[in-house]
Amino acid sequence: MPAPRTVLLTGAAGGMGTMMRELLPGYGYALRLLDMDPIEGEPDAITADLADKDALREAVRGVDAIIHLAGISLEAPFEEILRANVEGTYNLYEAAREAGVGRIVFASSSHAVGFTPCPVGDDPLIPIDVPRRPDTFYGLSKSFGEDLGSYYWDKHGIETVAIRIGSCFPEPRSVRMLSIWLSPADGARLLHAALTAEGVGYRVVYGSSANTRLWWDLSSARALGYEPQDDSEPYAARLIAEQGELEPGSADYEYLGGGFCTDPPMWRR
Ligand code: 15L
Repeated sequence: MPAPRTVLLTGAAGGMGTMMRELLPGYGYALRLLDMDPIEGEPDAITADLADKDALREAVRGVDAIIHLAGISLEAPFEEILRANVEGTYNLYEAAREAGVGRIVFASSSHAVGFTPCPVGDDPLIPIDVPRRPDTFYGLSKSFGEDLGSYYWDKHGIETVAIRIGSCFPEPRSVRMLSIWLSPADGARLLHAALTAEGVGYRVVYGSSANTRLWWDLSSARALGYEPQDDSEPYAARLIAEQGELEPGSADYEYLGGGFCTDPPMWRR
């Protein structure tokens, strides 16, 4: 596959989308932006909902690849998740299939495997092939999106790299995030690797920086050519002084998904 140049970025107005639309052009991409909300200063951005199949058909026409970040990014009522994340992702894949787009990079999440126990002491890092253990309807929708990518690869030959993104923010915001933080610069590096690695077929990888307190095994991401440059450790002393160490028995200590695992989840719309 020739290196993709024109790339559709869905969710371009969101937190990660905003950072990636600033960073990815530095890798030579011409981005086509899509979001349900208008994007200030981006008059060419497509304002469309993922339920709008005609708009999606138009949006994917002529692109080499898609980065799919759009959707609800926290826990929400099932009907809302179903519409935005499940049906919306299906609509996008169908539009891609009709248009012959060869590769989709799907923003999956740690929450597809959120009930996986966090490693402690000498426990090995969490491998990529752990069973899915979604922690929310949101996590379930990411699990669905991973399977959708697998299905479209096997049946229609559309490649997918599903990235189980940790926490992508300018800085880690909690002690838990020290273990799964994805710096914006590493986020762009990982997306670039996912867009350009040869012959990926269908792959699932974890998405984080090279954090000292890492919980998961980054080797599947590194196999794409991703070389993380950042580490959350410089933020550790301040965050621990402010919030304390993770306490055994707390959701953040016990489970990869942290506060998404409680009932009700701490992180919801
Ligand atoms: C996610 O999947 C969310 O999209 C993001 O907003 C963060 O909350 C992140 O997980 C996390 O677990 O910190």
